[in-house]
Amino acid sequence: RDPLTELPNRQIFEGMLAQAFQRADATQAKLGLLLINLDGFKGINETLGHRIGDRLLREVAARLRSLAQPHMVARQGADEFLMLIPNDASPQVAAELASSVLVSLGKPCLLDGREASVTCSIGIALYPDDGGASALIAHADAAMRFAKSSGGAAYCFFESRMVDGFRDQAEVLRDLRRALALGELELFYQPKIHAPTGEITGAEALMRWQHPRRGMISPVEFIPLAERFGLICQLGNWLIDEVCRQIHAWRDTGLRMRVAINLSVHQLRQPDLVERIAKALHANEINPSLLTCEITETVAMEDTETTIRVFHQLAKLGVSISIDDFGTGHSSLSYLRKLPASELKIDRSFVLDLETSEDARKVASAVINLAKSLDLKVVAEGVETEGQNRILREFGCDQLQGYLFAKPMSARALALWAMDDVGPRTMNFRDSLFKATQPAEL
Ligand code: G
Ligand code: G
Ligand code: MN
Repeated sequence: RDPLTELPNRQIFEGMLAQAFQRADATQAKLGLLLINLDGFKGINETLGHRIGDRLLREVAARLRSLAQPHMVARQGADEFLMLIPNDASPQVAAELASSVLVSLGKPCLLDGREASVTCSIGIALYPDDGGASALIAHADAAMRFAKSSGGAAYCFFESRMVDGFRDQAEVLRDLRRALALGELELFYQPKIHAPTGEITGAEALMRWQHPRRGMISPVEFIPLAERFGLICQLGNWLIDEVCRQIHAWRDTGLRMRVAINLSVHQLRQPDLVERIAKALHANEINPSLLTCEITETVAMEDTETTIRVFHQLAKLGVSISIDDFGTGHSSLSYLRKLPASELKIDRSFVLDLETSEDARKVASAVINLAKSLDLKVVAEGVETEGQNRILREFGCDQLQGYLFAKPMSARALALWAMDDVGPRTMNFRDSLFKATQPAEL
């Protein structure tokens, strides 16, 4: 027994649980398991002292004992308790018990002359539906963590997605490798608009993955996964080759498109990144000035030595550098001044709030002025409304990007649009995009 609370300890409880499983199997009954973890108990120990903490645990144990059937509650460790519903457990019965635990522990108790009350997080798993003997406690634990991470003072039923996150990821990762090998990835291109004239000046390449069973998977999901599992450089290399191939293919149809690609922090650490870009440009006879590399502000400011080196190599090669999602990170202005960047992109979150928030207008206007004083072009991304469009133009923003003008589209759609002027909106492409092009002078 646990000496502090005099409840059965986990070992005894597991013995009882094994017997309960046997009985349940014989009678086809269902069991319910509640795993109860106090919220913020560490804080109580730290602020009121361990002696008070111990008294609280004894009080909690007594209250749980009064709710549970005899011998069906145990202390699993620290501030964590287990409670068993030994027969005829249903989700309703379990939910009712969990509710009464929340209510009971929520009632204030007198500790050393002070009133304290605790909340707890409860995970519920049912036998046999939510797992066999070996998994039930672990599954109740996963459900408890879910309740805790959604703020605590709540109960939560086990669901398989709470533990198959990893299996899921492993599967997505395996599919991503295959997608790369089979060419299931595609690039979409979102036009950038010159604000004063409304002409298209270039496009940003964005990855798209049409998964055979899961449908479209957003890069917001698979890029972080690729980064974590070392696949991002392969993806990035594919993208560099594909963009260069596409620029060349467009040029064959008479369109001289400028394209921006997004580089991840892992690619910046890739020792042969610049060499690869140079090779791809050369192989496709592309003038490096047609390519822009977008790097998020957070990344650009984080790993300063590496980024500075790579930025200078890229600049030397003749490609442009753009600082993406600007305004969300912590920029050092003196450092920003030293970077060989030529463009800032105001983060979408500021554009979103332009019409409703004075603060967002102040940030946007300040970023535009900052960019101008540093001799950088400034692009606003995520422009969706005429109101945002008007404000940005008034502020003197150079370029605009967003659903208001065009969503990301396939390379083919962009080419058709450029040739025939049949877009969702009539839009002109800059003359320079059609000029006869010279092979790159590399
Ligand atoms: O289309 P959108 O949902 O496409 O893209 C979501 C995010 O994924 C954006 O922040 C974008 O920068 C990022 N992203 C899209 N394509 C690429 C890519 O090729 N490389 C990297 N590193 N990020 C990308
Ligand atoms: O982080 P980055 O700037 O690379 O990402 C560009 C992302 O913004 C892409 O996911 C693209 O699909 C998305 N996007 C582009 N225009 C708009 C827009 O007008 N509204 C919204 N909500 N997203 C946009
Ligand atoms: Mn971008």
